[in-house]
Amino acid sequence: MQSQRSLSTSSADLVTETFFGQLSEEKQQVIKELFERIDKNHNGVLEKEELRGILEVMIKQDPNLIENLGLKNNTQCNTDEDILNAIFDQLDLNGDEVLSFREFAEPFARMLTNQM
Ligand SMILES: [Ca+2]
Ligand SMILES: [Ca+2]
Repeated sequence: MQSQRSLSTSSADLVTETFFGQLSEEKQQVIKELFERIDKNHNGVLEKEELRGILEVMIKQDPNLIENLGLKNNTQCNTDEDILNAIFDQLDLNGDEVLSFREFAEPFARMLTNQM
């Protein structure tokens, strides 16, 4: 594993055929601010440890979080840790163990879209 990509949060390259691209600027801003708040060490990507806190809160508020994020609940998610891992693994599309802004934004945009 030596694929250290250059860290980039460039949300400008998000294509418009995404859920994120279809959101109003206001809602896009909400997701950007959420990302920046979670990115505690400000390296432009979200590590699993950074996501842990927010996901635990979200899971408590929304028992169907996995489904609402458009993800499959395909594991025996008995503990918050299982759920965290299940969510993270599915969000981390390129498997580099961190979430880029794009990987993070799209499922949250989909969730916001579905709630409208
Ligand atoms: Ca980070
Ligand atoms: Ca990733």
